[in-house]
Amino acid sequence: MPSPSRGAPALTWEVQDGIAIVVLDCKDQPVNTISRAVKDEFRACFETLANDASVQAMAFFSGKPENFIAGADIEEFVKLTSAAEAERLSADGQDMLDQVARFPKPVAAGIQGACLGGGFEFALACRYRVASDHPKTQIGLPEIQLGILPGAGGCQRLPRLVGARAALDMILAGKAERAEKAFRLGMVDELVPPPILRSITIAAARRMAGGWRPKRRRPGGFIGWLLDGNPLGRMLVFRAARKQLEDKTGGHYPAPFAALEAVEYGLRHGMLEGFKREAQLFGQLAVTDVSRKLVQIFFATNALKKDRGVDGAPAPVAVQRLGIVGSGFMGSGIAGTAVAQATVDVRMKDSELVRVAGGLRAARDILDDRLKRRRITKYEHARLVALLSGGASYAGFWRAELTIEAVFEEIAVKQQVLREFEAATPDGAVFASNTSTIPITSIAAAARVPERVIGMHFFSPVAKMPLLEVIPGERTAPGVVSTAVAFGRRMGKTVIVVKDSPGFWVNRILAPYANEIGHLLAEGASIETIDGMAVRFGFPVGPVTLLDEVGLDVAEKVAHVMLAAYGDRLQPTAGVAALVKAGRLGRKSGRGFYQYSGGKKRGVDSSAYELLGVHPNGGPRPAEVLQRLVLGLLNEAARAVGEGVVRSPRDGDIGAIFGFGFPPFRGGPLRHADDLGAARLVADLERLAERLGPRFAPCEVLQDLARRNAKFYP
Ligand code: 3H9
Repeated sequence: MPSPSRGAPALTWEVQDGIAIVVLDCKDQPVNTISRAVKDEFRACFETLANDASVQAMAFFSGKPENFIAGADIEEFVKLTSAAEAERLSADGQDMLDQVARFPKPVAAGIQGACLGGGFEFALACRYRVASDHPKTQIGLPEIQLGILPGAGGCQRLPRLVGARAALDMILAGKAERAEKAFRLGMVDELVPPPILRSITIAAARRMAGGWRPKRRRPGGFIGWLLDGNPLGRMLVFRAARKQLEDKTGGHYPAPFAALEAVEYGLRHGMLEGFKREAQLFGQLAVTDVSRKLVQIFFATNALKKDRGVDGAPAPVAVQRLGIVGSGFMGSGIAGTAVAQATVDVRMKDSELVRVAGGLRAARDILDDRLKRRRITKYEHARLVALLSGGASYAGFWRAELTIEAVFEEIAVKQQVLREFEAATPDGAVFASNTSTIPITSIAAAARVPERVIGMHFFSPVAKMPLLEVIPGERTAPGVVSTAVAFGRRMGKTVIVVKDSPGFWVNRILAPYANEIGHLLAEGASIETIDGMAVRFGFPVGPVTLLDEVGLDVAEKVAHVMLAAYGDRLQPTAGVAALVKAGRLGRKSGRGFYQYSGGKKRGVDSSAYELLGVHPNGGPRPAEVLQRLVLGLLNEAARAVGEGVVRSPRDGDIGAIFGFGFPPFRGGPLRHADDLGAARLVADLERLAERLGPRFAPCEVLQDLARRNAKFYP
C-alpha cells in the first residue's frame, strides 16, 4: 500500500514496497530550479528517508513532464554581491549533493526534459541515471554560458564518470546533449522511451536495494585510458584544452579557464580539494561583470520569447502550412529550417520547375545535415522530407496561413509576386517579405490588403543565423505581427520587431562600421589590422571578413540604400564597388578581400589593395582603428534607438549580439555605451569628428544622455 504523500510544497514522496518515489515539482514555476528553499527541502527529505526503516531505495522524478531540473536558481545568484557569498552558495550546493551521494540507500534518477547545471549535478550525485528519449530531454552543464562554472560538484563528478576529455568537451563549451548522445557518452546509464521511464527507474532502484551494483566501462577504450587514466596523458589533454580556449575566447571569458582549473585541480588533488577549489573559483566568477552581462542576455532572451511583438496583439494564427516564393539560397534556407524546426508543410514556388527542384534539394540538405549529426532519426528525416513540395504555380498556396517571399531584392519584382499571391489566395493569409533593405510599406503599396503584409528579415545562412527581424509596415494588422513573431520563434529564431526604416536595425548600425573600412584602408591600415582589432574587441570575425561572408554585391546594394536614406553620414566604402566590378564577391566567388579555397579562408588577397588603389603602410594606430569602428557603430545605434527603430534597448542589444556577434560579454552596443558613459562617448566622438569629419558627430540621443548623466538602461 502506498503511504500518503507528505512533505513540503516542491518535494513530495510516497513509499511503495520499500521504494521511496520522490517527485520534485516547483509549483507556480515553469521549470524546476534549485533555490535555497528547495535545497532545504532536499535536506529534510533525504534526512527523513535515511531514517525511515521502511525505505530501501529511492527513485527520483520531476513532476513536470518536459522539465527535470533547469539548474540552480539563476535569479538567486545574480543577487550575490561578494565572491565570498557566492563561494558559500557553491559550497552549500556541494554539501547538499554530498548528502545525496552519501545517502545510505541507493538513489536512481528518472530524467525527462531539461536536466541542466545544478540539475545534472544532482543526477550525477545519484547512483543510477535513466533518461527518456523524449525530444525535450537535454542533459548538460551550461554554466559557462552564464560566465560561471558548474559549482555543485559537476567539475569533479563528471570527469570521473565519463573521462576528462569528454567532461572538458562538455563543460568548457557549456553544451547540453540530447538523451541518446548523453547515453552514448556514459552520462546516463540507461535510455528508455518515455512511457517506461518511471517503471524502469523504480526497477533499477529496487535492484540496487537488492545488492546489484551498476557496472560502468571507462569510456573511450584504450585511447581513453591512455589520455584520461594516467597523469601524463591528462597533462596533454589539459594543455591542448587550454591552448584551444586561448584561441577561442581571446582572453575575454574567464569562466572556461576557471572550469579547466577546477577539473584539473580535482583530478590531481582528489575530490575534496577539488570541491574547495571549484567553490572558490565559482565565487570569483559569479560576481564578474562578464557573468552579469551573460546572465542579463539569458533573461533578455527569455523575456523576448514571451513578447508578441506588439502591445495588445491578438493571439497568433497557428501556421501549419507555409508558402515560399523564390527557391534560391534564402528561400530554400527558410523552407528547410521551417520544416526542420517547426514541422510545417512547405510549398515552394519559382518560375521554373528546374529551379524549384534545386531549391527543394537545398532545403533537404538542411534535413540531411541534421540526420548526419544525429539530431533527428531516419524516421523523422523521412517524415520531414515528405513535408517539402513545390511547383511553378501557386497551386496549394491558398491553404498556407503564411507565405514568405524570398525573390530578387527589387521592389518591382517583390510587388509583382505580392499581386500574384493576392490573386491566388484568400484574404486572411499573411504575406511576408524577406527583404533586407526595401521598406515594407513601399512593398505593401501594391497590395489589395496591405494589413496582411509584413517583413521577415532572415539572415544568411538561415539554418545557422539565430536572429530574425520582423518588420510591420504602416498598415500591418497586429495579429499579422504576432503570427510572424510566433512563427519565427517556432523556427528557432530570436525575434525582434523593428521599425520599417531603411536598413532596419542590424544593417543600419552595421553601416558606419562597414563604411569605416574604406576610410581606414585609404589611410594605410591593413586588412589584417582592421579585422584583428575587431576580433580583439570580441567580435567573432572582423568587419572585412564579415563583408566577404555577406557577399560584397549584397553589401554594396545595402550600402547604397543607406546612402540614399541617410546621406553623407553613411557614405559607403568606395572599394567594395571596385571589387564587385572585378567579379570578386567574397567567399561565395572564392575571392573578395580574402582568398578562399576548399571552403576555407586563406588569407588576405593582396591584389585587393591594388583594385582599391590603396597601400597598407601602417595607417592609424591600432587603438584608433578600433575606436573608429566601434564608436561609429555605437553612435548609429543610439541614433536609431532615438528614432524608435527598436522597441527597447534590450531588443537592440539582443539584435546586435544574435545578428552579427556583437561581443556578448559586453552585453550589446547599448549596454556597452552605458558602460563607457555617454559623456565620454560624446567627447570621444567630438574629437573624431573634428579630425575626420561630421560622420562622427555625436547624435542627439547621446548628447542628451550626457547632459542628463543618464543611461539607456535604468
Ligand atoms: C547552475 O546550475 C549553477 C550550479 O552549477 C551551481 C550552483 C551552486 N533559474 O527558457 P524558458 C526560467 S546555473 C531561474 O522560456 P524553455 C526562465 O527565466 C543554471 N530561472 O523555457 C523563464 O522564466 P520566465 C544552469 C530559470 O522551455 C522560465 O524559466 N542552468 C532557470 O524554452 C522558462 O524558461 C541553465 O543555464 C534557472 N536555472 O527552456 C539552464 N531556467 O517565464 C537555463 C529557466 O519568468 N535554462 N528559468 O521568463 C534554460 O536553458 C531553459 O530555460 C530550459 C527551458 C532549457 C530549461
